[in-house]
Formats: sequence, C-alpha cells, structure tokens
Amino acid sequence: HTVAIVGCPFSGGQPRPGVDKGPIHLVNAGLVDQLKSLGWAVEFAGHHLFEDISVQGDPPVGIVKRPRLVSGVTSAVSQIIGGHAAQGRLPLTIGGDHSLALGTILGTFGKYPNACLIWIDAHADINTATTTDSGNLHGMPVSLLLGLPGNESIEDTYFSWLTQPGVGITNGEHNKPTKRPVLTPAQLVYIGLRDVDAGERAILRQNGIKAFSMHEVDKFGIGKVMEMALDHVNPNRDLPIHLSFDVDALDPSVAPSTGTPVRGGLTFREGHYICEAIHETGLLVGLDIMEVNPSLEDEGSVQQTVKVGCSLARAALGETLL
Ligand code: DIR
Ligand code: MN
Ligand code: MN
Ligand code: MN
Repeated sequence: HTVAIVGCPFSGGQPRPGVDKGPIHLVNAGLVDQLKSLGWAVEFAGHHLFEDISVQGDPPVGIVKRPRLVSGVTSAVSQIIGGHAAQGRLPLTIGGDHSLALGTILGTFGKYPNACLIWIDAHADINTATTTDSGNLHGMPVSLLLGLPGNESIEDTYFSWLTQPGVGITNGEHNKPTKRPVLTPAQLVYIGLRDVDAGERAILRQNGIKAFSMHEVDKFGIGKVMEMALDHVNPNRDLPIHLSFDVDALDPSVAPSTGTPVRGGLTFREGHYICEAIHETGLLVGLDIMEVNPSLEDEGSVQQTVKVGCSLARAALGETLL
C-alpha cells in the first residue's frame, strides 16, 4: 500500500507566521523513512508551494480574512488529494493551518462520499462567516464543509467549488443540479474539544453534532470514547474514515509549538491511542496532521512537537507498541 505525503506549507487561514514551516520540519525529522519502515511505499514529491496561486489584493469579506488565498490554495489541495485517493493511495497531508482541511476532506470525500470524519482538536473549527470573532478561516472549515447557513458572504463567491461532485440530486423545478455539501452532520464526530465559541456551541447543538470534549475523555477514558465515537459515525465498522488531527488537541505540555494552545488537552498516550484505534479499524482513507508551528516556543519545544506530529502519523499508519 502507498501513502502519499502532501506537504502544505500554508498559513493563510490564521495570523501567526511559521505554521507554513511545519511540513518541512516533519519531513526533515525523517517522516518518509519512518513510514517506509512500517512497510508502506511512500510517495513524496516535495512540498506544494502553491506558487501559481496569485491573489491580487485580498481584502477581507466582512471580517473574514484572506478568503481568496485560502480558497485558491485549498481548492488546489482538494485536487491533489482527490488525485491520490482516486489512484488508491492514502493521502497524508501535513500542515500548515487547519483551513487546509477544506481541501483534504473534499479530496477524500470525492472518492469516498460515505466516509466519516473524525476531527481531533481543542477547537470545533465550525464558526461561520457570521459567528466568527477572529475572521480566521482555520476556525471555519467544518461549517463550510457542512454547507451551514451563515457563510453566504463567502460561499457563492469563493467556495462554490466546495460541493460534493457527481451526485445527481436535482432541483425538480428547474432540473438544474442543486449543491450538495461535502459532509452531513451525522458523518462527523469530534474528540478533544475545550475551547468552543458561543456561536459554535449553538451550531453543534442545533445540528445534533456529536462531540466528545475533554470532559468526556476524563469521564469515560479514551478507550471508551473511541468506541462511542466510532459507534456514532461508523456503527458497523464498514465506512471509510478520514482523520483530521490538529496537534493543539494535545495538551500544550505535549505539543507546545502550535498557534492556539489550550491547557487541559489530550495526553501523549490519549492522542496516540486515537490514531492506533483508527488504524485498527483498517478503514483509514485520509489523514491530516495540522498546526505544527516551528516558530513558536524554544528549540526543545519545537523538536518535541515535530516528533509528536511524526509519531501520531506513524500510529495512524500502523506503528504498534509491541
Ligand atoms: C477560534 C479559534 N474558535 C476561531 N480557533 C482555532 O478563531 O474561530 N482553531 N484556533 O484552530
Ligand atoms: Mn485547534
Ligand atoms: Mn479560542
Ligand atoms: Mn483546528
């Protein structure tokens, strides 16, 4: 089996420089050889610099920042990931900020429309253009993937490509295709949440989206939480799985070099257990390791965070302890 490493040095979905250097550090730390020694054929053809995506001025829409750039880069990412998925390769995207998931998830769901999405994060990343306080698109990808109301100001202008292709739902009256979002709420589950904005809480509640916050991780333990999360999105353990892992889900003592650390996060083992449990299903079809920022904190913290990023990827791709 082949894993395709897609390096995405991109930081436009949030304000802190440096997260674009994450993928370079992960590869320099030996990720390619590490995955080879797990028995994978590894395809890595260098990082994607998105040089052809030039944006002539990118003024905010309302407070949403850099919508043109994020749209251009993430639609390119969706093509790259979609290509790997179509060829039967497992795409491993290394970020870069979490707005990149707009592209990675459309890429895998284009090939596997019935897949489920397991989102590991301190944050829900489900703000809309209406609810966002920061205007940062890395806090918004899930709402765009779900096609939630509130994104009207950016959706038709910049993210109209973000729909499930090739699905023949038509609008009866005019018989023209209607847009079908990439994801439905039932296909999504969160683990690790602990910094959820008020508007996001309302969205989670209104859409009945399943989320296991750190409270549930403490209450039930990570083993039970993984079982419940999979029971929700994958009851018969027969649907493809996309795992999108924001390293800020981990406690800052475990992954300090990330843009929006939040105390009270997953332990080293809890984070790895999630990846191991998903590997055990044999259903993984897409993997993101996001938000490693090697410009933040001291050199030791950077090395530690980069190493954790690599070892999460290895755990999801079959590394075992025995
Ligand atoms: C906040 C922070 N909810 C926002 N989100 C972050 O900007 O929408 N996501 N840090 O990773
Ligand atoms: Mn986060
Ligand atoms: Mn926050
Ligand atoms: Mn995130």
